[in-house]
This record gives sequence, C-alpha cells and structure tokens, in this order.
Amino acid sequence: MPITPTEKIWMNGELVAWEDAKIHVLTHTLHYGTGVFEGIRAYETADGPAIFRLTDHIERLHTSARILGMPLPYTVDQLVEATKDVVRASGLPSAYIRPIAYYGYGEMGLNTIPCSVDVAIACWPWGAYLGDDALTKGVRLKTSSWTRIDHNSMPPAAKTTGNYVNSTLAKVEAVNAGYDEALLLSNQGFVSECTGENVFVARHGKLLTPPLAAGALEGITQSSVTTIARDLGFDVETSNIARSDCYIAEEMFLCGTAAEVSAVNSVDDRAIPCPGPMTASIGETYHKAIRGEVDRYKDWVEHVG
Ligand code: PPE
Repeated sequence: MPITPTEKIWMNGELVAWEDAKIHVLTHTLHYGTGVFEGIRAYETADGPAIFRLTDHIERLHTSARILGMPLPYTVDQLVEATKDVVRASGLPSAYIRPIAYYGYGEMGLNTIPCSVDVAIACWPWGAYLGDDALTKGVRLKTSSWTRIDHNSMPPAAKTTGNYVNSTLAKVEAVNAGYDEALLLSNQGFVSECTGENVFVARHGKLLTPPLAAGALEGITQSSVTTIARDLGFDVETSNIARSDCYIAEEMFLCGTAAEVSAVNSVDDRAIPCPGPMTASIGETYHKAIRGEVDRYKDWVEHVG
C-alpha cells in the first residue's frame, strides 16, 4: 500500500522534514532485522484527532525491546508525547503511526551490545488494510505452507522487524495463490494468527482466540475486541484452535490496528457465513469506540490536544 508523505518525522528527539528522515545503508538493523516497531492509528473525533490505546502500544514497544535485549533511550511517557507531536505536526484528522527503534550506524556484526539505538516515529494517511468492505464482504484465507515462528527461535511476542520475514513469506504466497490473507499454524499445528492480524473463530456459539503460546502477537485490538464482545454478552475464550475448527466455524474474523475488524468469508475455500452476527456487532462497536463515541471505552482514546 503506497505511502503519502506528511510534514515531519520524529527522529531521536527532533521533528525533521519528511524527506530528511534518512539513514545510512550500513545501519545495523537493515542487515539483521533487529528493530522493534509498532502500528498505531489516530482517528478523527469530535475533539480533534485521538490516538487509540497509544500508551498500550508504546508499552508494547518497550516490551518488545526488553525481549530483544535492546535498551530504549526514551521512556514510555517521552514516546507518548513524541507520538502526539508527530500527529499534531501532520495536521491530519486521522493517521497510521509507525514508531520504530533500531540499532544504528557504526557497528557491524551480530553483537548488538556496543550498538547505538535510534528511534523514529512517522505517520501518514492509510486506508483500510484488507479493503474497504472487509467487515461486510469478508476476506479469503488460505492456510499457509509456512509455519508460524516459534518461541525458542524468533519470539513472536516481540514485534521485531525480523519476525515479519515469516509474515511476508506467508502473505506473498497467499496473494500469489489468489487469496487475501494467510492463516499461519504453529509448530504444534494449532491456529496461530494471520500475517498482521489476530484471529477469532466462533464454535458452538462461543468466540475462541488462540493463546500467545500458539505464536500470536499479544494484540491490542484482540484485547479491545475481547472486552467489547464480553460487554455485548458474548462468550470469549482463549483456546487452542484446530485448522478444521475454521472449516466449520459459525463465523470468523481477524483484527488488528491496520485491519480493524475484518470478517472472514472462507478458509481454504470452505465458506464461512459472513459477516456473522457477532462479527457485525463487534465491528460496529469497535468502529464507534476508536472514535471516542462509546462512553465506557473513552479511556482507550488519547487526544492529541
Ligand atoms: N499479529 C501480527 C503479526 C501483527 O503484525 C499485528 C499488527 C497483530 C497481530 C495485531 O496487533 P494489534 O495491532 O496490536 O491489534 N499488525 C500491524 C500491521 C503490520 C504491517 O505493518 O503491515 C498493524 O495492524 O498495525
């Protein structure tokens, strides 16, 4: 999906012009996949742009860095303020925001201990990740021939740049085969997640979502959707899910910051009712919540000011 430039990018404490936000080709992370990053959205609200669960995303950036062993030179509060500065400087009513921390220029080789850590935050306007009608018409999934990365090789709980080799292999394979998105299974053969979204599957009237042990990222949208679903009176359980559970699902959806709530209309060409009633009402509530229109979820919305 193409990027539309905005005014400024935050780099190591300063707002620099978009076209000046450059790095050297020998930047360490470009070679070894050792960055940590986030994907966050700001939405237009009655009180100006507001960033959805900003603090939770920045806390997860810190968690990812801790797993990698990367010392982040900025606190959560500093990065929260920096993110607001970037959105404010863009003048955009809504935006996709990409903070990234990476080992910088000056060292080569796999020992990151002597490396400097740089941090940048950019934002730009970004539309629906899986298409404008993903909530109503749904997306076609194909089970990937690639296995989801495992805890003792590439910890999936850390949102590291290198982990996305696995997602990219799966995504391109699925798109080349004519599908919208890939469904990744864990080493044990359980459903893990998609290339950039967590998964929910309805069986026997209950919504099931895979545990982190199955190799999924601890999704912030997954957590919002779980709260919304329970508040709407639906049962939600964290549970191992077999591939065949998807084939006979009563409904199924994906969720993530970029993809929001996207219904699934088939997995490996087995049709799934779409959008299911739980998916439709959760998606509708989520869309109001992100814009600060639901009182009980007002704390999730952090105004740029
Ligand atoms: N799993 C993966 C692998 C993942 O990348 C994401 C976010 C999620 C689950 C959902 O997490 P959350 O956003 O906290 O609900 N994927 C980002 C898109 C990746 C991309 O750059 O493309 C996103 O949604 O921002």
